[in-house]
Formats: sequence, C-alpha cells, structure tokens
Amino acid sequence: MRYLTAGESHGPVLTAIIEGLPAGLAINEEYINQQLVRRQGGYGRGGRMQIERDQVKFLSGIRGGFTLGGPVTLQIENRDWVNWQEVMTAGLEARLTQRVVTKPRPGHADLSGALKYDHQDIRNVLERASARDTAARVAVGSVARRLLEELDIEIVGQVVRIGKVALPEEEAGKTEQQVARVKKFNLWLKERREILASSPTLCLDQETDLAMQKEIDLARAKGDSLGGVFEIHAYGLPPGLGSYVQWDRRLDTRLAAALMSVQAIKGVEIGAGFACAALAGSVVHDEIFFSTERGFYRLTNNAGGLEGGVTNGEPIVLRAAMKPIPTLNTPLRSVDLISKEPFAAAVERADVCAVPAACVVGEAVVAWELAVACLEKYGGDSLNELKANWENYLAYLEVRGWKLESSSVGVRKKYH
Ligand code: EPS
Repeated sequence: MRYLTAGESHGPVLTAIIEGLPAGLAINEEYINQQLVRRQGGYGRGGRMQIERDQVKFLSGIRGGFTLGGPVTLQIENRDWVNWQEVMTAGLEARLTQRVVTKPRPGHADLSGALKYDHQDIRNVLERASARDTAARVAVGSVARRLLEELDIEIVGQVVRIGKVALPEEEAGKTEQQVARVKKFNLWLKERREILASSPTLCLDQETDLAMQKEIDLARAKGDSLGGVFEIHAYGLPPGLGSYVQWDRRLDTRLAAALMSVQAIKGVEIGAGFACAALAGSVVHDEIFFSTERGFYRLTNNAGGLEGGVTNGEPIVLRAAMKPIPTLNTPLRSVDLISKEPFAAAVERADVCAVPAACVVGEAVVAWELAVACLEKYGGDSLNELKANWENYLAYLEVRGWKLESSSVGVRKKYH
C-alpha cells in the first residue's frame, strides 16, 4: 500500500491518492472529517485556521460506502484559495510579481529550497513545504485507521510537553512511571479519549493542560512560538509485525521515518528512548514471563512494544519532539535572497504552537505505517481475506503460547 499527496498551501485543493487498499472496507467522509477537525484545533493556532474548514471529498475507489480495491482519491479544498487565486493560478495569467517572497525565514525550507530548485521567489518553496500538507496526510491516515479498527488496533496520542511545561511524569523520568502509566492507560482507553477530546492542548492532566495554555498565551504575548513533545500509543498489535531481516523492514525504522517526515519534528523516541542510554541493561530490558493462564507476558514495556524491529505484543509507545514554529512575531535575522542585504524577518500570520495538531498528524502517520505492516503480514485483496488471515495468525500464536486475552488486544476487548 502506498500514497502520494499533492497541493500547495494556497492552491485550490490538497489531493492524495492511496493505492493498495483492500476491497470491502466500509468508509465514509464523515469519519475522516472528524480527524480533520481534530487537526485543525488545539490551543495556539493562528489566523489561517479561522479560514479553513477541512472536509474530505472522495473522488475515486469508493462506491456505496465501501472501497473497491482500486486507487482511492481524496480531496480537501483550501478555502483560502479565493484570496490567492490570481497569484497562485496555474495559467500564464498568474500574477507572479505579486506577493513575492525574497526574505528567507530561519527554520523554514525557504533558503535551501530556493537554492535547490533555482527559485527567485521563495513562495515557490513555502507553498509546498508548508504544514498545510498535513491535512492530506491526516485524511490518508484516517483511512488506515479505519482499516486498523477492523483488526481491533487502536491508536491514541497525547501531548506531554509544551515548551517548559510537561506532565509530572515527564519530569520524573521514564522507567517505572512510564510503565505504570502505559498500563493504566491501557485500561482507560475510552476515558482517555473523552478527556483528550475536551483538552485544548490534548493533555490528559487538567492542571498541566491549563499550565500549557498559559505558556502558549505567554509566548503569544511575547511574539514568540513554542514546540513540545507528543506521545503516540498503539494497542492491539500481536507479536510479529515488521521484520529484523532487512533494515527497511524493521517497523521501528518506518515509524521513526514517518514521524520525522512531519513538518517541524526534530526527534523521535521509541519506548524509554533516550533515557535508555543512561540506564543499566538490567533496568532497561523487559523480562519475559510465562504462565499457562496468561501465556507469555511482560511486566514492563521500556522497549515500547518493539524488539528487533518487530512488534512484541506490548503497546507501541512513540514520542516525537517538535521544534517551535519558525514564523515569529519577534523578527529573526536573515539575509535577502536577491539583494543579499541583512534584514529582520517580517511579522507574518502564523500559529504560536501547533503541537496538539502535530499530535493528530502523528497518530495519522503511525496509523498508516501500522496498516502497511498489517497488510504485508496478513495480505489479502479484500477485507474478508485480510481478516481471515489475521484470525488464522492469532490462532497460530495461541498454539505457540501467546494469548490474545492477556495481550493488549484482549484487554481492549474486555474493557471497551
Ligand atoms: C504554515 C503557515 C500557516 C499555517 C499553516 C502552516 O499558514 P499561512 O501561511 O496560510 O498562514 O496556518 O498550517 C496550515 C495551513 C494547516 O492547515 O495546518 C507553514 O508555513 O508551514
């Protein structure tokens, strides 16, 4: 399964084509729109999100509410297009001398993009480099999420840090506390979703949520911007997705790449991640136990559900660090592309903080990689074929001593 996205931030539409989806998957536009709304929200967004009302339109590959097996085309309109039409239109009549950008903003693709593609107008770079494209990626990821639901796989994301404000567990370190948190959250998936849906920063802890909002207000008042860290958990993955036999088949390779590909992400961790480096092996590795009742089980999940690039049956735990948005109201020093004169970057419309939005994008790109891994493992041209292969594999695992009931798949079924 693969996909491409296309579109400029102020062009008429964003488009994505997905190829390789099995036939027979029930999907509707409303399902995708719910995720698009989540991406548009979050505390700290700027003026552009007042204009856009992202909604997907299916243009191919779906009939009567079910996928056909052919390429699925998704389209999202840019409402801002009406304000940019004359400048952005594809025809020769485009007013290319208007809204020209020659002042590269530090932290954006502006300077390297203009040099790489031989552009004199940085608009030709920023239009495609823009995080506007993440709307298309969320639409694509939502299709993958729908497929994963059929296999009882759930993904949930949360913001754990914005600027200097972080969840108390963050400050405490990541071994015991993190394990306890992962376990607790496993039982509380439904409640977690409800709390997160009402948190403007996508943070589970109310006190931290309020402190994060204050931090964003402070940054806004100072004309500054903020980054942060979000965490994605995936539940319901049996052991055996991904492979250690080749570097590019390792699931952690793909998940890390997917998260790194999201605009402004500068770091990714899996499980206890960078904290592992400071700890002894005896503390880090998740010991293996067995009982006839539970089958194979673990008491810790520092590996974040991945060993040797393969899922081990524990929840997947990923984190991504987002840098502060580089478009600032406090000008940074830069140099004009054409005149080579130094200047202080002009004040522009921008988000103060887009970490909650990036978390929704993170969920989407993780959903995509997990759906690809499932299709590779189980195969099938139709959903029925995929599910039959999946159930067959779960039955095989049970024979080998890995029990669905005591795994995160089973726990989910019991509690939700
Ligand atoms: C972005 C700049 C802003 C953001 C945009 C990403 O857009 P504009 O230049 O139109 O003000 O709002 O994000 C989105 C449009 C979006 O949908 O998330 C950038 O430079 O990356």
